[in-house]
Amino acid sequence: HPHTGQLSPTNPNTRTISILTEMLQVYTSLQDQWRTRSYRLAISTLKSTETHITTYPQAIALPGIGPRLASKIVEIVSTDRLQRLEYAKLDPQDQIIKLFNGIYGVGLVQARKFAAKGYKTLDDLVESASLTDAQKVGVEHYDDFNQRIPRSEVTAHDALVSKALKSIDESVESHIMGSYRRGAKDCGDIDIILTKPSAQISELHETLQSLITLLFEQKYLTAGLSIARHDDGTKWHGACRLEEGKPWRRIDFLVVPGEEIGAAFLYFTGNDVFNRSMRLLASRKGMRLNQRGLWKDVMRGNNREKLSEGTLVESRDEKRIFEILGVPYRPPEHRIC
Ligand code: DCP
Ligand code: MG
Ligand code: MN
Repeated sequence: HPHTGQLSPTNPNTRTISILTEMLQVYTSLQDQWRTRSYRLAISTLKSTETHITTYPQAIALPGIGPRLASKIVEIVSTDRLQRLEYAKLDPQDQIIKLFNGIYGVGLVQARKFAAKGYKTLDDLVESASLTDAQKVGVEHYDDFNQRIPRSEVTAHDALVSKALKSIDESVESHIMGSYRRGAKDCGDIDIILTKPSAQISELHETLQSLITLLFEQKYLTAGLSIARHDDGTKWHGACRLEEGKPWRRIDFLVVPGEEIGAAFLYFTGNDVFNRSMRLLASRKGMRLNQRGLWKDVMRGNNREKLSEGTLVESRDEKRIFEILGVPYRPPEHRIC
């Protein structure tokens, strides 16, 4: 059958082939002749392949499959879907909203407003919309920021930031959080906690400030995007790149006092859906979980509004928080809901 293009019922790549075929229909209707040809070729190759293609090296080794199609195949196998296809299935107005919502600093509400005003492209926004400085950076580096970061690159960022930090203060630790701590093979951004077991939060604020200054001097940081400062911690959002010419990446720093490290690790490891489920669990037990700790006896008013933080139950020990909530500990790799 290699040359008939027939799909045998036992072909292990049936799912991949069916999604690529839908994508082929999209490109055919867009009259994209170049992609139409390469999708046809790839589909025909897969139809005559008897092994299940699941990895990038396997895919790229097949005749007629280049880097782009190879990563599409890996995306289908590992997520059971293809984002590009789902995007193509949206109606045109939703496609525009999705495009705008992909800008750093533009939420769904703002994206809908831009679309309602008749803006259709990123260029339309640059020319006519009023954007914050951070949103402007978001538009300029739209493709970079929407690209996943290979795990190995995040490891390199970790090394670079740790080295800079050590040159400022040996005793402050940095830890990579977010999807990286969950073991992801690629990450949307770089999430870093700065902490020190016995430091006052004000001391850590100063360390963060010095670190940011140094990293800008080293031309590692390329833009500051937002700062949220509380007495209990600081969140700094920015952009960085490993070297000149490499893609810009989003980077987030969170400063955490030593006594809150367990709760902060839990929060910043995520994922966000898992966090929501843990908070719900806490509230069912009459407690409250946030990035600073697990609390009890939170006083609430008639409309459930919070009147006091309550009493701290646990904040230093991540595992204890699971225990107190009565759920088995889940290692970071399993914290996906
Ligand atoms: N977080 C949360 N709720 C949010 C945003 C973040 O609970 N609305 C927590 C859980 C996330 C963590 O912060 O895991 C880091 O946020 P990111 O947006 O960086 O998300 P991830 O690192 O999990 O994924 P990605 O690889 O896309 O960055
Ligand atoms: Mg992240
Ligand atoms: Mn982040």
